[in-house]
Amino acid sequence: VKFRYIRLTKPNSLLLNVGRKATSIGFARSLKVVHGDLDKLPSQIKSFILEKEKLCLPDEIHICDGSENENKSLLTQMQKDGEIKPLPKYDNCWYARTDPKDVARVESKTVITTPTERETIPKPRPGVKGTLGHWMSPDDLETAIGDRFPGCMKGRTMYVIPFSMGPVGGSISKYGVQLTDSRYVVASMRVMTRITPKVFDLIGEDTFVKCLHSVGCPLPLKAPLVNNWPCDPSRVLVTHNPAKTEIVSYGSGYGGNSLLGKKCFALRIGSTIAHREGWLAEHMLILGITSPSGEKKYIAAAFPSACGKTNLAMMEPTLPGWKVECVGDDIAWMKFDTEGRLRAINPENGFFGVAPGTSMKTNPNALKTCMSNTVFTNVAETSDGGVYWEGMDETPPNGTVTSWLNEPWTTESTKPAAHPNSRFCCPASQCPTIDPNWESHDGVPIDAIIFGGRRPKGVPLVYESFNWQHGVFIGAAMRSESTAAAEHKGKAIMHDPFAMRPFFGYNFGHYLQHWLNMDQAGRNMPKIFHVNWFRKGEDNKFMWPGFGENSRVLEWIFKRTSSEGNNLVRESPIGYLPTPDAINTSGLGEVDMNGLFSIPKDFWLDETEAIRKYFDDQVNDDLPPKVAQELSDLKSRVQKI
Ligand code: OXD
Ligand code: MN
Repeated sequence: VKFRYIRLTKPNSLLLNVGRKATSIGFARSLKVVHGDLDKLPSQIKSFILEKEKLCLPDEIHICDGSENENKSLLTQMQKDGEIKPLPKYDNCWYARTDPKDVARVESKTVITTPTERETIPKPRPGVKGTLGHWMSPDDLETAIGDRFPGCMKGRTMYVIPFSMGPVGGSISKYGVQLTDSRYVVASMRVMTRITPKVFDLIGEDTFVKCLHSVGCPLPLKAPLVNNWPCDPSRVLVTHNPAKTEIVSYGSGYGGNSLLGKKCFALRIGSTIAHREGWLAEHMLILGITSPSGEKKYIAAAFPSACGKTNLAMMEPTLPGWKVECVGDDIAWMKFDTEGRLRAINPENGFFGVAPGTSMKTNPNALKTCMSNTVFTNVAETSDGGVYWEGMDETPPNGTVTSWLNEPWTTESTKPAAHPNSRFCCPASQCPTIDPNWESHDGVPIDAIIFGGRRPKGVPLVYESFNWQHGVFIGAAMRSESTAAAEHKGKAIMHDPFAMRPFFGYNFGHYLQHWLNMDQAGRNMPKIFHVNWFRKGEDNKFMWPGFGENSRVLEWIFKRTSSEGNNLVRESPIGYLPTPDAINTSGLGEVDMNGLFSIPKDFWLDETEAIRKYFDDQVNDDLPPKVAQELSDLKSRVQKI
């Protein structure tokens, strides 16, 4: 234990007196660094830690090294304090139950701070409420932080997490340091990112992403915790300051609100860095696909939350001889190399997957990945020390089940066993189909980009854009049935352009222009596709079997990215469709392929109208003219159906 730094105790006066001599106000007290050596850190990182320490007033500081021992000791402490419990049915797996008020990303409390509002969000049409993100002024941000953070870590430990997004030292990787008072966050960040002190050296005096997170429950507590899960749900705020590459998050311990490497860094701040530096930070899975003749390609795919990205990334193809391997299931950072190839990395190190619906049938590889070293949150527990959730098994487990709400659960129960946004958090390296190149320092070459959504009506199984610009329009026009990953209710069809609506770090109109600008002479532009596994027939049943059978669609996409696929398309008003026999349906049984590819005129007239209204209302003056042109071209083609 090192007692070294002098710190002041009057939080409010401190805030006002930043920069004054420590001895000039308040009385001195010592700063306890219980693990790691603050003096060895690059000076800018040390100043960042000291500045936030003065604000949050933790009892002690622990600089994480990401080691096995450190992890074990944190898990043991959490277990002792009733924050998690072991799941003896598996190997080193843990169960956490949150306060039921802290279960999902809180989009309404997620803000971006820029000098002007227009940098963050397009100005909506007068009288319309903007839905493309939330802006907070620099002054309001300062006030909001001042209202929440002074003394927020009293009685707790401030953990300093040096982490890498992407392989340590990789050419596309970026680094961050997260300060947090949550041990659950440290344990989860260790799975989801690469925690290592090497990051301090790699950052040196370069810029890094500064992350501050507090659950907002200083000790002694003012009110008892629910499920021993500290949080301050009524005052949650997740803030991003792109100019300072700084993320500040308060009040929630859960998922994207607290594991700041994921949505906050890799997508929101990441997209602003990518905009500046000329690359793409996207809400996309990355998969490798190998044909029976041994040819391999990589595909990136964007789907809104809870559309089965993880399932697709880990798919077991039903088509004989084909292999799919997983590079990532949620986020892709993609950059054109000097040869003009788009290369992608998965900046993450683990999967934070939605549990319900994951089964040996839908995603055997995810289940196998989370049998060890996994933290489960808000799933149901079984009396034999295992986990359970809706859609896990055909039959409920033996023994008794306790729901995420800590209530006895049976198949007769009216409430779900697991929360719809309950999660497994497991190391990517454990995935049986992890791609051998998943940690490649320069990324994997991308041949195709897929957009998709849950569209019960009208949208064909797959179509291809006429060109890059049309593909950008297709991404901009994406819509999908809503998800459990955020606070929305019901099953409305929501606009979710590029599956990035909750994750844009800057003005969506500027983002579209950035995508258009990617198309440059000498570059090998990936082909762009749109898929919909979720079309329903008159009987309200899914028309396409999905899951491993989606390999039949991937086969067509694969072929289309080389000359052997030249003749496999026919033109339609919305894009290229596969020729009637181009998708292999052998052994599929009864599937209405005509129905799956029909393009109903009324539906598409309504769809173009909905897109027009959305662009006018939400993107307004910031819509790039080329995207507006694509919409009017689509409309005139649809009118001729
Ligand atoms: C996620 C999400 O958790 O998209 O991946 O919400
Ligand atoms: Mn996601």
